[in-house]
Amino acid sequence: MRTYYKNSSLEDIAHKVETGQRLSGEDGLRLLKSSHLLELGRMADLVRQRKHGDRVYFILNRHINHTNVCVNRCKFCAFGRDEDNPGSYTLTLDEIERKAYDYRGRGITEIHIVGGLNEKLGLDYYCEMLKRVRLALPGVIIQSFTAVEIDYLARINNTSVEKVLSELKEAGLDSLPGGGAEVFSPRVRELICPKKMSGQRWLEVHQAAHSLGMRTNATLLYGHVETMEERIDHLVKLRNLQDITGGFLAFIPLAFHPRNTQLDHPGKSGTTGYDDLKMLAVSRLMLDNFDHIKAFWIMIGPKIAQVSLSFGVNDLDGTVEEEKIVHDAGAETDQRLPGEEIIRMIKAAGRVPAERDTLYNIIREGF
Ligand code: V47
Repeated sequence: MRTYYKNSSLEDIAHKVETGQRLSGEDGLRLLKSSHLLELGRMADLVRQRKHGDRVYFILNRHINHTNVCVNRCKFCAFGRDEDNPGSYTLTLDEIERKAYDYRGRGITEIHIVGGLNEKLGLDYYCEMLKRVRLALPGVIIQSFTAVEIDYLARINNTSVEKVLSELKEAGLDSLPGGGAEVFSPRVRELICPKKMSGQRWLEVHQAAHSLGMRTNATLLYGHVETMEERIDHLVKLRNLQDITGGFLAFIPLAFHPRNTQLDHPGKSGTTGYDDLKMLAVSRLMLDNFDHIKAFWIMIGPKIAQVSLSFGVNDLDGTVEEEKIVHDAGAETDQRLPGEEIIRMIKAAGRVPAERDTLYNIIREGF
């Protein structure tokens, strides 16, 4: 395979990629610090092509954010509110059930419910929510509640994470999404989310979910105060856990949106297209034991998400419909993308769209 930059400092890494060797943290750092975007893309695309050929997955899903009341009040988050703040809300079980019934018969296969840490909501609210959603949407996979919510429920109910997960599973929970990981570095957490549980704890919750047979996702929130070293360390920690459990389905890098957050200040803007493509490509290259790298178009925009299909990405998430967390932080993307539009984007990139379910079973292909 031809290297575009014969004399680029990345030749030894390209050789490792071409011969299927695992990259070290140091390799990852050099990639992330490099500005040879096309070379990075070429390497990531090679790995993607080996794993998935021309297939690009998408899913018909819906997001519900059941409450924005949150005791953590992370500095990067524009969504969380104190309970007595104007604009705070908590959906009743009836309201959530109504939303679920509204989605019935519209072809969705996954429901993604996440929210703040609201001390008024006990485990019974979550179990009842799952039971009602399960009844309203039979056959739809419920991928809900971040590891942070699971850990909080365990703490306020004075029980273990395993017990909480088992009860939620019994009530209908299938899988955990990847939110709440932020950056595992204690230095970064102290600066951007001092009240949030540790990165180590996030990993432990996912390990517990994997041991109960639940598949989960992983994320990284990038583009704020973290260093490149801290991003790579995060990826290596995920790769190490995946070596042990094999329970992660997909990795989704999340581009930080500063507006309306405590990290917003004059001159602070969001990530650039270059940052986003590099982060996706390096994720594909470092996470050799993750099957899927997903672009969340809500955060990086549909156009960069489409281009990312040549930078290691094999999954475009999703139809979504209603998104509050990043839109409160100034995202200018729409709230929904029709399935036909996702199919058009994938085909225009010369790939074959495949509608999937949460576990990457193919529902429909060859549109
Ligand atoms: O946990 C919060 C992040 C996450 C901001 O698993 C922000 O398939 C950018 O995890 N700017 C929630 N990001 C979203 C999430 C997710 C999304 C899509 C798919 C999946 C999946 C998971 O959003 C939070 C936090 O890390 N976030 N505030 C912000 N201002």
